[in-house]
Order: sequence, then structure tokens, then C-alpha cells
Amino acid sequence: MGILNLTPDSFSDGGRFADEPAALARAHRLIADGADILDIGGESTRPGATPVSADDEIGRILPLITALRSVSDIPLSIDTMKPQVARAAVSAGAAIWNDVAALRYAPEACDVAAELGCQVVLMHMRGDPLTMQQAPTYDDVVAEVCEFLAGRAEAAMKAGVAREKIWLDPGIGFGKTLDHNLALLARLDAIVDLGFPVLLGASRKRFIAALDPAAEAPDRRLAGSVAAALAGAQAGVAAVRVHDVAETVQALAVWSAITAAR
Ligand code: HH2
Repeated sequence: MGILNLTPDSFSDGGRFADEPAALARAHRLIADGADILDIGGESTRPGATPVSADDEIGRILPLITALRSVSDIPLSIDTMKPQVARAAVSAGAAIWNDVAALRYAPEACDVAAELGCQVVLMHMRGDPLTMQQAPTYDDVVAEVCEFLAGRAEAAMKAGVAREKIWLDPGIGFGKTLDHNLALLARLDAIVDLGFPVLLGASRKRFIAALDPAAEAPDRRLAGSVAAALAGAQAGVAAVRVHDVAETVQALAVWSAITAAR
């Protein structure tokens, strides 16, 4: 899953693809590099990010979805917490609602997901993007994330979302310390065992800089991002959400070939 941020403030590529020609060119690059899905975002969820209105978010994402729909049939995912934005994106042709709030942002979120009939990614986040990195604590992060994700899948299914439409995501960096992130990356198999496809988003995240001081700038985190993607593949995740598609595709091809030759 290639990341396409139409935001002025995402942590790694904020502002670079905010106008439509640049965004379309970026989308074509991600597709040529081997992305199977494009994840389009109109609101940054980085720690401390300022929220934007649904209208602004729709204004950012809709022209690109419409333009892309007329030139490519690659599945599109909309990265939003807001049911109105998901509705607009799915009406314009998006197939996946990627929700970092796991359908908790608005009371009608589960019903809207059921009504739209699209695939839904339910991600774990402690708190919200404004506050989530303020001293997060867990007794057992892996067990608590699994319990949360299983509960959100239940809530979605109770509202009428079909089981086969649901994906789960541990939410690397969302209300987690370095140790929490590492515990989750080490036990992704526990999330895979919940029985839903798992999406992993570790690309260029801050935990990589905590392990390598030379990776303070997000664009210096490629090798660490690839290492995390391979840990995900090893544990059986279904997809990885990444900025550097060509490099990740190559790493996964080599890893799969080695695995197949065993
Ligand atoms: N991480 C970000 C955004 N959306 N969605 C899922 N399912 N999983 C993730 O790990 C995830 C996500 C990170 O937020 P942002 O600051 O918007 O940066 P970027 O989109 O460049 O990763």
C-alpha cells in the first residue's frame, strides 16, 4: 500500500503532493513502482497534528480520487476518521476506508461503514493524535491491542460490516513508546492470529530514529522501514503501508524467494 498524503503537514512528506498535478504524478509513480493499493490522506495523524474540517478534507481528496478513477483501476483507500469523508471517497470510487480511529470518531461510524459496504481498516490508537504520545502506558501492550482490535471488529460486525471486509492494524506509533512499538512488531503473529488480514504501517516512523540517531530526518529511515516491513511479512501480515514502494517491493520479492526456496 503506497502512501499518498495530500496534507500540508504529514510528518514525512507534508506539503510535497498538496496540489493535484503533483499528487497525480506521485500516484502514477507509486503504481509504476509496484503498489497494489494507494492510501490517500487529507488529514495528518502525526502526533500533535491539528484537526481539519470534513469539508476541507473532502476538498483535498475528492479531485484526486475522481481523476485517478478515470485513468487507473488500482484499489484506492481513504485514510480518514470522518464518516462524511469516507462516504464522499467511496462514492467517488474508493474501495477501502482506512480508519486510525477504528470507527470511534463519530457515533454513526460503524453504521456508515456497514452502509458503504467497503473494506475497513480498524487501527489501534491510544487517545487521539493531539494527545496520544503523552506518556502512554499499558500492562501488556500486545494483549491490550489484540483485545481492542477484536472488540472493534465485533462492534463493526454487529453494525452489519461483513467479516471479510475487515482488516486490523496495530497502529505503530499511535500512543506507544519505543518499547511498545517493538513489543508489537515482535508479536505481530498474535494480531494475525485474530483471523483478519493485518495491515502494518511502520514506514519512516519515529521509532526508527530512536534506534538510529542518524535517522532523525524521516527520509533517512528507509532501511529501518524495510526491516520493519520484512518483520511484518515474516509474521504473516497481508499488507504494508509504505512511502518507499519500489524499495519495499524489491525487499519483499527477495524475502519471498528465499522463503520459497527453503
Ligand atoms: N499511520 C499514519 C497514518 N495512517 N493508517 C494505518 N492503517 N496505519 C498506520 O500505521 C498509519 C495510518 C501516519 O500518519 P501521518 O502523519 O499522516 O503520516 P504518513 O501518512 O506520512 O505516514
